[in-house]
Amino acid sequence: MHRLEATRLLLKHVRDEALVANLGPTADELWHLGHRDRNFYTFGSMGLCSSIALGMALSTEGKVVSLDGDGSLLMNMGTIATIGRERPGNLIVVVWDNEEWCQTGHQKSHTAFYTDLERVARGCGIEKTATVDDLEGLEAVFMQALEEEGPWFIVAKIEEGEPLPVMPIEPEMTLYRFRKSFTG
Ligand SMILES: Cc1ncc(C[n+]2csc(CCOP(=O)(O)OP(=O)(O)O)c2C)c(N)n1
Ligand SMILES: [Mg+2]
Repeated sequence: MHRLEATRLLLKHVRDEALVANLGPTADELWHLGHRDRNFYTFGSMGLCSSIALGMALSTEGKVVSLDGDGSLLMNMGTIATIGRERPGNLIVVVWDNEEWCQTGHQKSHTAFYTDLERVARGCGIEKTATVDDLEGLEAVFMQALEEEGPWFIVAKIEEGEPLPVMPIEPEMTLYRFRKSFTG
């Protein structure tokens, strides 16, 4: 499965949930497929996608979906432990696991070897976890995660597709637009 079609599938089910996107192709694809005020793009902030989503989940009522990347999460694995400790019921982490640092030249990441991020999450006390490698499996678990109390940790094994044009880089506008979508 490619991240583009997987993201399109998730967007079919998303209503007013906050979406936080990892930097690079994850953010570019989300922007092209369905830019909306409640998308928060983490330009440049490698490793912080799920940390930012955790903070949002702890301070809002609705579901918050982190669309993270394997390489970024590997750089800040402590955030998985903090999610396991804080247990926000409204947080869903989806890891787009292409087993590489795609954006910087397709270097193989640790998940191409022995690191199993789902097992890391379980070891951190996150009970609702899954690893999926096709669209059917992803759709089923994502729909369940939107309905059921979390935190959820879903590893989605993906293949890299052709890159889309880079989205406009506007961190200040993203913050302003995102905040305003909650305050009106
Ligand atoms: C602190 C820091 N180190 C390195 C980079 C450069 N960098 C940007 S994206 C990226 C790879 C991210 O890998 P992953 O999260 O797996 O996403 P993918 O590119 O595979 O979609 C790297 C190394 C950065 N932005 N910040
Ligand atoms: Mg990656």
